[in-house]
Amino acid sequence: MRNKTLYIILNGISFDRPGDWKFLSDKKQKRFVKCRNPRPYQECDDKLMSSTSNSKSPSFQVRYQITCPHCWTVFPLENILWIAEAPGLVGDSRLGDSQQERFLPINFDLAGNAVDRLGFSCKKLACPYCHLQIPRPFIEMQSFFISIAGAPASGKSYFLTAMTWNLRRMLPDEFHYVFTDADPELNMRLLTYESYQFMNDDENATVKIEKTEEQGDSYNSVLINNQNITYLQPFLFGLFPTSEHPDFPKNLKNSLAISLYDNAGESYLPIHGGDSASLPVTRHLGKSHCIFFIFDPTQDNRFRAVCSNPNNDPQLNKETEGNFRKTNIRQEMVLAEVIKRTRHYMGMHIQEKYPHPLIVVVSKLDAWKDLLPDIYFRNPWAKRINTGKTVFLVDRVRDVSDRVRSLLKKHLPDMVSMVENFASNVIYIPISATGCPPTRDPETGEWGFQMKNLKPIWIEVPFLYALSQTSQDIIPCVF
Ligand SMILES: Nc1nc2c(ncn2[C@@H]2O[C@H](COP(=O)(O)OP(=O)(O)OP(=O)(O)O)[C@@H](O)[C@H]2O)c(=O)[nH]1
Ligand SMILES: [Mg+2]
Ligand SMILES: [Zn+2]
Repeated sequence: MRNKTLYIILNGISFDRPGDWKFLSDKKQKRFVKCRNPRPYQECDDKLMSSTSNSKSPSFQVRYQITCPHCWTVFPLENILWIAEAPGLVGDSRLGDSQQERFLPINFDLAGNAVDRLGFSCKKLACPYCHLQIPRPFIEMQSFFISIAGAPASGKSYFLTAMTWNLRRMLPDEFHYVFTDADPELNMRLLTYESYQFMNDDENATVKIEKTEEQGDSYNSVLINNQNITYLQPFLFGLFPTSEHPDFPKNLKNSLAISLYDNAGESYLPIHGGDSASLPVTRHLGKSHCIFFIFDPTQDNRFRAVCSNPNNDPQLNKETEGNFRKTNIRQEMVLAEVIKRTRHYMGMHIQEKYPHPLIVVVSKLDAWKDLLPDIYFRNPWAKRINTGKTVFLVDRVRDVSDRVRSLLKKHLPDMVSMVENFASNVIYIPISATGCPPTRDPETGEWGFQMKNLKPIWIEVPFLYALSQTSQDIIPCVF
């Protein structure tokens, strides 16, 4: 283990526990050095280095070990690379000629930022293994990864877009938490989808989200040992208390750096070979703290047979269904593949249960809501009269989950037993990303959704439930 000095941007913070980093400041530079008898890094996983408390400003924490949200390499903070700012320092050994150079710094400016070879102060950090950019929340906060898995056209991207759009607005109001882009540049694709769906100038315009491709902008190509490895670009967020939260500014312990993975459904198909050593695009399954498996009833013949199609959804209509993508492979097979890969990547033995929540997100609820008569999808959260604090009503979600489970058990018993064999913390949450069926644009003939009709149903609930299972300090619950 190298006993190397760590230089990093953190003004005036001192650490004085044995084995922690100590912050030194002199005229020339500000830097961290490690105190004597350091603890081995393995033992430090998930622990935080924190600043001495100061009630006026938020305390600062950095992590001993970081997990890269791109390649999932776990590395000590001291190995983190910086990204050169100088326009002349273009070209990186792993990312190619068009990317800025990555480097391990030796010089720093007075603010604690690394200075590159041409004297420019730098701000961005990168993984020492894949060299891809790691936003600042991932070195300060505990990370929380969520895999969004499911068959092609099951509704993953519509779900993700409506969910992040709604979380940005409801979390500050209801739970005094900010849900924000860890780096807007890295989330640009999702931000574009959100604006397109929910901030379109013309509310009558027909809008749609394109299919997620298996290659292109959503992926990063990295050269490692002369091999081209393609990683999926995750969507990265920070979740931390607002100034109205009682925890602010005392500590940021209850903050999370969130990574959301949205693949092309083809990457999960059992016969497709969508994941390999050079295309490790679904290996987040082995690192995630929660899996959302998106199940689309409109693509299942047994469901279609019992659904009366009250909204005349063209995806359920014999004449129009041909206009919509769907998979020829049964969704239970996709689920079996997701389970197989998760076991493999996590190194679970055959009888071991998945240790995290498995959330079966049953999508396109607007199209099959008639199968759940007399359920009113009221928000499963409420303000407590005595404290004024919002609490998550877990039982309201579990009651709905029980109803959906019975429905699935009746029509797809194999799927329910597969899910429950794999994980013990399972919940079935119905959602609609749109609240309405697709319509055809009279001018272009294209299918999509009119912005004015978009009314997502229970779109935040899977995420709130996942968080409530992780930390009730963030999402307080009542049962
Ligand atoms: N009725 C209804 N249709 C939906 C809803 N969400 C998505 N759809 C339809 O389902 C289609 C597929 O949705 P996507 O979100 O692109 O599916 P995906 O799982 O991301 O698909 P891939 O990117 O191919 O893996 C869309 O084109 C919509 O027409 C919903 O909430 N209600
Ligand atoms: Mg998609
Ligand atoms: Zn990496």
